[in-house]
Amino acid sequence: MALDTILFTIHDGVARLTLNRPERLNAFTRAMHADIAQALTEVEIGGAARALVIAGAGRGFCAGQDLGERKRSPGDPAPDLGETLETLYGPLMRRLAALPIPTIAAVNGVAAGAGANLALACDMVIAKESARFIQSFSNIGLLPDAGGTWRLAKLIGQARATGLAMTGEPLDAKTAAEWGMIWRAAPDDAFEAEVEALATTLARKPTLALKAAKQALHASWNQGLDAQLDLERDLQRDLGRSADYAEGVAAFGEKRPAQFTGA
Ligand code: T3D
Repeated sequence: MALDTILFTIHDGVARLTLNRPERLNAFTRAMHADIAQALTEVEIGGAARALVIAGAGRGFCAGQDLGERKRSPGDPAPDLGETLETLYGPLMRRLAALPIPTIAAVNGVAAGAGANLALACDMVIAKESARFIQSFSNIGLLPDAGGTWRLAKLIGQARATGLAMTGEPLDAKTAAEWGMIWRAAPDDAFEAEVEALATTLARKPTLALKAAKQALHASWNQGLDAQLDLERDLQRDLGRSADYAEGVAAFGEKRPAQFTGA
């Protein structure tokens, strides 16, 4: 795979996608969107990955859209930002939501604009204590996109979501964890080890069960209890027929660790 703007590996069930434009705090370009799309295709069809970690190279996680791509000379027409959301950011957010394996955002540094919302689009977010999340859109005359207006209020409530969206103020990782916006803020010197441990743990879990949990939790945001109970019934029926469920129950009875294969 020829990739210029990201690093991508799959090893021992864990796919690692590292945004790799550190001199621009890993801001998104069209080329980066294309590279990410290529890597996600490998995750979707390759079958080797049972967890995906998204991180940034250097001191930042991702600074959102590369504003260098939005520079204009006097007289130039305004860019069609709806087009980029329709063709680049929207598809990326939808693909992450639909990915049948757990995704982890390993937020190693500042996450701003669509970079912050890329992190929040992952199933679990672990951040360095020194990292910051910034809904920086209002600083340049935009509204939070890449799912930000949908996700933020659900995670931290309308008041805090509105405050972040309107002020563009940074939120430190510890507070983000206290507010329930992210899974965990890890001490900087323990961050890499914690990401590794979490990725390995998820990659060894019963993948179909994690997929079903993700699907049901996402569905719960848009439907009531009745529909949710029906969905749980249907998903659990399928999981009850999986090899991993049989292995889990057998391992419990035999008092040994389960060896899940993801099937
Ligand atoms: O456009 C569309 O298609 C619509 C979709 C929009 C989605 C969006 O994401 S809009 C929001 C875009 N992002 C931003 O507005 C964030 C801009 N960046 C910042 O506010 C700050 O850089 C940070 C708060 C993220 C970090 O601040 P700091 O002080 O730690 O670093 P810095 O010095 O500002 O940045 C370091 C370098 O990265 C610097 O370059 P230089 O001066 O060393 O050559 C800076 O220009 C560059 N950089 C940071 N963010 C971006 C960027 N270059 C291009 N695009 C960026 N977004």
